[in-house]
Amino acid sequence: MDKPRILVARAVFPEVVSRLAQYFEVENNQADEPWSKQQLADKLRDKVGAFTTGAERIDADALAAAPHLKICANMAVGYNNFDLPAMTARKVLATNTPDVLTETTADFGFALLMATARRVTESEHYLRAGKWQRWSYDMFAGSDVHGSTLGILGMGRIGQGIARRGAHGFGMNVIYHNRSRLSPELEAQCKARYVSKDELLRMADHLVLVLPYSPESHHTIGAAELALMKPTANLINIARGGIVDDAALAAALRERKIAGAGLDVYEGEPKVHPDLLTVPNVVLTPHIASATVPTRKAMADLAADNLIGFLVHGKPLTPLNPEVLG
Ligand code: 8YV
Repeated sequence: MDKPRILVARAVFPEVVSRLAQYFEVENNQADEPWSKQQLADKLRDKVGAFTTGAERIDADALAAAPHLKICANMAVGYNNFDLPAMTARKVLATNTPDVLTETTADFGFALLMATARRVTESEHYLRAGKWQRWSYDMFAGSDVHGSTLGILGMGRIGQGIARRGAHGFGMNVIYHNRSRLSPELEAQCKARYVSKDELLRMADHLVLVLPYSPESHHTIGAAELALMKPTANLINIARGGIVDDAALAAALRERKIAGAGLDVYEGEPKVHPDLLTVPNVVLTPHIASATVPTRKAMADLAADNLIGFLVHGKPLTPLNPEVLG
């Protein structure tokens, strides 16, 4: 019997491709060529399953070109690259990779917070440029992390991981805002206090964004919100580009309306707003919050297990729209 045909849209660990090849006829992209929307649609035409990353948009157009498609397994916890209602209407299962990246991503959120607060990259650039001639009392003096107020916007699993690190590791006063409040047990574990969004903006010394992107969360942080923050505060975005108005943020950084920012995600990435590239008080990383070898491997394995689980055994591990399972 012919094996089901699947597409692995991006380069991924060869052993994961080999494992998939035991069950499927795999068309892969180990050369990691950038495909246009049309090329992706053409490649999906004869496939029943697809292994995707956050960079592949699966919308009504892509679905219309893929009459046999039954599942798209995203190697990401975020799934704003999926038009989930369109997929559900077409009875295409969507899966993501929750849990396996929580602690790694929370580690990185904290790394970016600390690098921003203590001006790590700005001072490194100074040193590498040969500008360091002698010590001075205020050279790259930043803000304290220990004992400060940590604000978290979006208190899912990763937000909770950051809260635990802040409260238990650094003695921070943790406040958060979320669509729904945590249970008293989880609030106690995270030592986190629920506040309104305005209070969060006004009180945080370090504000970390960890909320999912959707049309509703577009530009959650713009000029008006930045104006509410303390001039000494830092903003950290490890969530998604588009949650922050990057032009407004660059202006706020330049005018020192806030002290600094640490960004791992950007509007329209991999493009970065040119103004962000010229302000000194921002730490910029290329969407690497989940990038450790074991975590990326666990994410790829979970996406593969979703394809095998669903197409071979009828049981996906982490479905996003289980209603299509009937
Ligand atoms: C991925 C992410 O690296 O999981 C997510 O939502 O943002 C990252 O971990 C990226 O989306 C690639 O798929």
